[in-house]
Amino acid sequence: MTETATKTRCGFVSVIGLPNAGKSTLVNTLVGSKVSIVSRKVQTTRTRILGILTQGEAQIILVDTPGLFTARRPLEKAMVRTAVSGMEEGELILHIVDVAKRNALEENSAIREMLRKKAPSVLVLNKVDKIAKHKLLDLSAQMNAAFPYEATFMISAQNGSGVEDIKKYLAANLPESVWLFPEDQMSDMPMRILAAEITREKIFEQLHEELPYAIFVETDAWEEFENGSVKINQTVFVERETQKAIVLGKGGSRIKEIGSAAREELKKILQTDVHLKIHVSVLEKWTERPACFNRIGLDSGT
Ligand SMILES: Nc1nc2c(ncn2[C@@H]2O[C@H](COP(=O)(O)OP(=O)(O)O)[C@@H](O)[C@H]2O)c(=O)[nH]1
Ligand SMILES: [Mg+2]
Repeated sequence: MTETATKTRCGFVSVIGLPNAGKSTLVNTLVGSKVSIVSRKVQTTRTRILGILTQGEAQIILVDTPGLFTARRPLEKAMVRTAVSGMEEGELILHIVDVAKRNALEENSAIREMLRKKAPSVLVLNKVDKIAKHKLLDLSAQMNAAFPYEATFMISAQNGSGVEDIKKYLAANLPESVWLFPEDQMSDMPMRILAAEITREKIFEQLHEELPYAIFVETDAWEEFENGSVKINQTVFVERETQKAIVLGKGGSRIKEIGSAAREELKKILQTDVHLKIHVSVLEKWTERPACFNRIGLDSGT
């Protein structure tokens, strides 16, 4: 008997690497839409985020993870636990390396050690726009001498160069399987959470220093009107009164700017008018209280 139906493929691909390597940028570029927030600051991605794309007969489910780093504080430990369990989900692992980072070979040695007992791993050398070709080729040779990667890609996640090749590779190398998500779904993240993440991204953009790490955002209410517009209420939680004053800014000017940047982005994503109201509230030392971590989708470790 001949098989007439085309075989579909589907599987999970874990995206791992040091903080700031460009993991979230790559996931967004592959999906073609923002599903994971991005920042110059480290430790932006806190939870495991799925980005879903279909390529021909294959559905590729990308697992974006927080960076792998040496964690000290309770929140950091929860982020690293989440990254490690995200890594364990994948049929394939993409190890993202920022080629412009100093000592990239040594800095990634702990990650290579973790990869030894895991799924087949692919090396993705990112930010090729930032270094000279000969340095890139040297790093590629050194990384491949240090670990048996299945394949190597040299890309710029930001401008998209080389990204198509990764798509094709993943599509061809995932196992035969039915698709796990509807064809047009881009993430498993509910809109309320994506909306909270977007506000958090704007806070990262507008506030400097350590402060963004002391923040989490919740969407409290989401109301859709007959004319299609949406009203969203959110709360930004900080750890101390002094931080609240910084987020609010003089006469509320800072939170107003954060709100209007978030609203603009939400309008684009939702393609409708958005009314966004943001409240700022103090939740004492939440970064040290694992019970609070579940609220932001992190593994509290209990
Ligand atoms: N020049 C350059 N910058 C990039 C590239 N990919 C990501 N970035 C920047 O690197 C920073 C960290 O990116 P992000 O995706 O948040 O890294 P993550 O922590 O690994 O998720 C951001 O400022 C990105 O804009 C790239 O290909 N080229
Ligand atoms: Mg990230």
